Amino acid sequence: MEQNRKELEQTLVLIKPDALKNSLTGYVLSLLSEYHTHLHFAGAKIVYVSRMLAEEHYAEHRGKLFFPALIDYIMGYSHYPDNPWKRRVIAFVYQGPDAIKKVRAVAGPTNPHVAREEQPGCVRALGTVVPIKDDEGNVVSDRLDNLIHGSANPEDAEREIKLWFKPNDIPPLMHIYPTAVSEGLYYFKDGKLIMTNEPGSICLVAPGDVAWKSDLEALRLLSQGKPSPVSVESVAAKYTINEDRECCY
Ligand code: 3AN
Repeated sequence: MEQNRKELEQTLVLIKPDALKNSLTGYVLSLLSEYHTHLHFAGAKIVYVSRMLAEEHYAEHRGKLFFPALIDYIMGYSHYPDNPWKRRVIAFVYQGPDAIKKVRAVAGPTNPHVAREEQPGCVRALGTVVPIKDDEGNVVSDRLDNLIHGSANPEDAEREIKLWFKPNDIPPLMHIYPTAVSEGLYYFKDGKLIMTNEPGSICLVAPGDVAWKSDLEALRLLSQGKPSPVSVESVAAKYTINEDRECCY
């Protein structure tokens, strides 16, 4: 069973806007190929990163000085200020033994300066550090343009994969987290979960849809006004990925 779990380990990989701008996608995918890492693709999608998705993905950094710059970066504003249609990331789920550790090794240290010093040749050694200035022009923090994201540990991997991917974005035999068929009908409008269709609402999950079991449990709790370990934003962010509606930008 332990062996089995290791075989099935999954991790989320994001090719970030700076990697896309520098045409590094092919290079990064080569380094992560099955030939080099023994990992397999379990999911892949091109994503317009909404503010809700960005803020949920980086929730642990909320409140830090570099947070607004980090959100602008992952949303593509920093690298494509004048070309909104180019603002996107490519998200992958990789699966295989030690998937998390292997991707982190290819990526390297978080800070590109440290990456160049300590692990020349890793992906993040090709990144940049951009100073963040306050209104007076003083450097108050840094934006780390480090090209690639890889989940840090199994708990983060589960949270992140469920944030970016629906079960049916991943082949059924590669599902490692429980799924269930929804019995409820859930809509989202103005940042709130609602149970009936209103003008401007978005249907998140309908009866008969297959969803992550943890999302359905969260929606059930939230619809009853109870606290949930999973926020409505983190469920809604996924179900509104690439929705062609202004409220999802
Ligand atoms: P990693 O991406 O290596 O797992 P995390 O999860 O600590 O690192 O941070 C997520 C992202 O937040 C990083 N990729 C980086 O862009 C940004 N970040 C983290 N720590 C800092 C920091 N001290 N200063 C600026 N940006 C940071």
